[in-house]
Amino acid sequence: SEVFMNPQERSIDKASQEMLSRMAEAGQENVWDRLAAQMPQCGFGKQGICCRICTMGPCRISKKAPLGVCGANADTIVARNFLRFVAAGVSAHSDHGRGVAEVFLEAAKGELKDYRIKDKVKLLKLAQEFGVETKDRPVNDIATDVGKIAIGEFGKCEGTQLMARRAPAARQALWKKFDITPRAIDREVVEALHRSTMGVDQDYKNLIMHACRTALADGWGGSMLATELQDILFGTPYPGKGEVNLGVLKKDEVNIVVHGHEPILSEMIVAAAQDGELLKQAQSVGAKGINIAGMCCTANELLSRHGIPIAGNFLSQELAVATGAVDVMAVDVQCVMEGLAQVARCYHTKLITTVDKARITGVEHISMDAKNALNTAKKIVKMGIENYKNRGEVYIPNEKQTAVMGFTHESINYILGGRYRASYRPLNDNIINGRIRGVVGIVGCSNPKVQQDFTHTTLAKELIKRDVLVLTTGCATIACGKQGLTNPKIALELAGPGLREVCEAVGIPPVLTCGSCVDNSRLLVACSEIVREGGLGDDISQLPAAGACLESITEKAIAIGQYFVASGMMVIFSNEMLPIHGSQNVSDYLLNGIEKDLGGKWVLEADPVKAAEIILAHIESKRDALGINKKTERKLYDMADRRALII
Ligand code: BF8
Ligand code: SF4
Repeated sequence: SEVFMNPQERSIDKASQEMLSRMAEAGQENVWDRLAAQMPQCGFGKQGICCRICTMGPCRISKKAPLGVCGANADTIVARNFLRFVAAGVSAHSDHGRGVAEVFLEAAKGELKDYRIKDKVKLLKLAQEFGVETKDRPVNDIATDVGKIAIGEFGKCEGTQLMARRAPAARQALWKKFDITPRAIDREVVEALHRSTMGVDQDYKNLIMHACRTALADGWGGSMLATELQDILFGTPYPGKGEVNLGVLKKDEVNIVVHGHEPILSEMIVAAAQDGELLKQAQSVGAKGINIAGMCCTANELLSRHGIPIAGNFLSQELAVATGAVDVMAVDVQCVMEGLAQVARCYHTKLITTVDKARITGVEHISMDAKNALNTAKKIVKMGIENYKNRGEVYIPNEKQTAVMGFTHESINYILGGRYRASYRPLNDNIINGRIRGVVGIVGCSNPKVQQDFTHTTLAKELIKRDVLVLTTGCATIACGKQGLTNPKIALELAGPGLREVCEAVGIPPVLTCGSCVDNSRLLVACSEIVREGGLGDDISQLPAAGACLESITEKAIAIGQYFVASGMMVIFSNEMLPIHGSQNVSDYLLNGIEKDLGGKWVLEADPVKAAEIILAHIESKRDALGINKKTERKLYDMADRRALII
């Protein structure tokens, strides 16, 4: 792949371009420079055919040596590596979910003074789903039972994931047929590691089937638990206005950037920043106030729940520090670049790690203990206040965009149908009548191998132009936010006539931001509900829908892709970023064969315009198969039928 050297090639985001120029002038390195230094990258790794899981190796598959020392062929090695990618991604999301579940249970028991149950309606719903008695019981007792069951989902000895029952019946039957209904999350990950060690599972299809099961334990387990419990604990997001990009940093206020994934920390920092005493302190050092901004998925969590501004996505983390305006950057887990420590040393920014399982050598660590959360958060904010006076030159790009964020399965339901008849009916009807052609999730990261924000936003524009409703999560959400695609005023102008009409009628933008990466579980729930609503087949695989991530980076992204595929969706990734090319058989199966078995498949395409074409063709073929593209058949859904369906 090419290496981008100048700022305009590296990013389409003007704020990033400015900061990249400034860093280059100052001779400071960032993620793009480190990528350039790594070139050329290992061709074996790219194709997934290097194996280093035992010390008879490392082995690399080539014409000269088509088998590893143990005899493993390219199919086994590629499938094994793929499974390990998935397992690691599942671990990340799910360990995040476990962290939330633990705080949830302690909060339910009344052991934490700083956290309490916020969304009681959602708690009761989940309790019923988990079979917890709710009648005449105190909220905390119900929550305690829910919390215990939730924690059980990670390591229970028997049974399968409770929330996998949210999937359409046809989907569950398919999982059963292939024996991939996910059991305890930890168990699937452990089995994945076991099966992929030397001399165990050496059948590529069998390995991929376990990758399905492991990934499903994330989508319908770990991630879904994280989302559900966070909503109950911190409030279910509801669409609201916010601002996105480095321009949200303030020259005359103490800037605290929270970066990472778990709202356990960031929620408390938001609360601490409202403390009157700290505000006074900030003023006493000459600052007008305390400004909290988010980075990466934590940003999505905070904007969608509290309207806290977003400073940037993954590739912007070092650039934010380079503004010289960040007084503290507090990080928790995942997607925190070690390179930050290097950049922070060039500026006054205090980088602080907060989670004991995620420290960086040489970086100050303040352990975030749930029992003392607010005080710890206050301590961190105070460090920002004290550091304000140490600022050197400050340069904040004058770039920010208004964004409407915080859509959820619940809020879409409500907006579409209203409080008393909340339902997906209007969405289904508009898909059936063709005003909306289909629904696509654009998710995931921003990878320095592609121009920052380019593919997500180009794909989103191409799709909404053709009347496809777009749902986003993760860093893709922030990319769309920065480029105005989540600003209804701008985005509606770019939408096709059918989609625009529907969006204007119900008051939603054509690009719906649905939160962080664990919130991809919201998309699974939404898909299941659309199926349940009726008229679009009886399984997710029949929906005119797809998922896309052309800038993926992490193992988490591959886990997400795989659980969408195993849930019946077509998923498009960039060819560079799915290391399976070294095995014809594995590629054939993941890109084709798996569709016959599970209804979903992977598609590889790096170009967002071509990807849009592929997605459109897929959507139309699904519509044809449903029979909703023929005018005459539309009569099937007259008012009487619809009413019958609603009841
Ligand atoms: O979990 S989108 S770069 S921040 S991995 Fe990381 Fe990718 Fe961003 Fe969120 Ni998700
Ligand atoms: Fe080589 Fe086999 Fe060991 Fe892998 S498991 S490193 S292919 S000997």
